[in-house]
Amino acid sequence: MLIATTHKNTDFDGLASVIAATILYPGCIGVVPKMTNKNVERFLSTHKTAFNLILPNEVRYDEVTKLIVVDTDQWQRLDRMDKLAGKESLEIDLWDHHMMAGSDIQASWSCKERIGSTVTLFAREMQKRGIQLTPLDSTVLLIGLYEDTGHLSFPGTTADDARAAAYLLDNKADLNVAGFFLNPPYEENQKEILFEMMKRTEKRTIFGHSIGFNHVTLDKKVPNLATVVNMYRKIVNVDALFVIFTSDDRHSIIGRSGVESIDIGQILGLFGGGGHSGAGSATVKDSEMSADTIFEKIITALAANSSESIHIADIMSFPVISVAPETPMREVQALMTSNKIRGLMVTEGDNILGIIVLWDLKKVKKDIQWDSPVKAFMARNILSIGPGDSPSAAARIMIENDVGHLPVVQDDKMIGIVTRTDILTYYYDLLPD
Ligand SMILES: [Mn+2]
Repeated sequence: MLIATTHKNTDFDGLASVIAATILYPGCIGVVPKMTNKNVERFLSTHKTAFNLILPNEVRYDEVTKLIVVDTDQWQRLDRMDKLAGKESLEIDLWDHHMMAGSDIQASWSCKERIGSTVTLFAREMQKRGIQLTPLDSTVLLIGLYEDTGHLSFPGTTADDARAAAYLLDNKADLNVAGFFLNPPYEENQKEILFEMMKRTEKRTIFGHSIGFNHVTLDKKVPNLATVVNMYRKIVNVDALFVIFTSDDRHSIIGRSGVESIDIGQILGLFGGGGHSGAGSATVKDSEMSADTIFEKIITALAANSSESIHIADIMSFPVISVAPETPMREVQALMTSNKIRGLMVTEGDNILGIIVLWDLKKVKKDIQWDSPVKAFMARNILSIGPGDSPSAAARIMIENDVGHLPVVQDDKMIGIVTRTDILTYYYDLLPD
């Protein structure tokens, strides 16, 4: 017997990858964990019979000769597969896009890649083999791919994900059906939780990133909290977000991140959970840890994480060319031209008085004004940034205030300058692989 299975609390990427395995491996039967996400449950209630799927209690374990594990690489995340964990003759194939610690499934063969979805790995292989999918198969695969990549928009999305989406659309994946399952309507109690969360968001800046924290105690079961968190995240507008839902004796932690340097899967891995860089979850028993302790641990992890990533000090320019406030505009222009720079700081000792940028030179209308001091043309109220802050913090200040230069200040002294060009270069040329 050949079976394929995936993680508990199965999402669409997990389900679709199980279905993909039943297509790719002749004779393979898909085993869907008993606990699935609410929207997967909704899908299965109407579509289950269309696929070759069974529940774990229908598996005849002693007959299983080969196991295909998709969208996870940990035994503890599988539903009732412990009986197979120690089986020596068992052959295991692994398909996964999570690259994290805690992997304990010894596969005979594996396809593991940092990519937007596990579905992508299957779709790529199917396309390579020239397999034609039915519209229904293509649709469920596309739902899995879109869910994990945020419709190809999450930072972890790759060109291969987009090519897989194209292949599925070529095979007549139905976007109306996909939209129906990807955007379920909000239920009344989901809205209540959302309003509850809105009332008490705690925002903190940690190494230049804005991080949102929230703790909600649930007195009844609320379906699909992940969807509520996604909605909440759009409203609170932070770089990353951690929400703890406490019910009965357990805390469920849900995390989301929109920045490369905050890896949710890695952080929630500390709590025995998982996910990928953009999204993840973990469950902790109340007896093991309080919600406050969880937040403290997350903050420590964020700080440790940030200390390894790129800081403003790594990308700033120095020394900074500055001029005195009395410097004539003529000289300012000559300095900009000879140094090929677009901005000069105006300083007096250690004090930053203002900045003059190329654009300001347009304010010089009459010839005689070239003899006027720079202080008459410079911009005042200068915003600055610290050397330990992140490039994304600088980008945010630049966008929100429409400025292109930020002096880098440490202990009241200007030690460098970071420009829009530095930030763009960092984002487009130097992104770590
Ligand atoms: Mn996945």
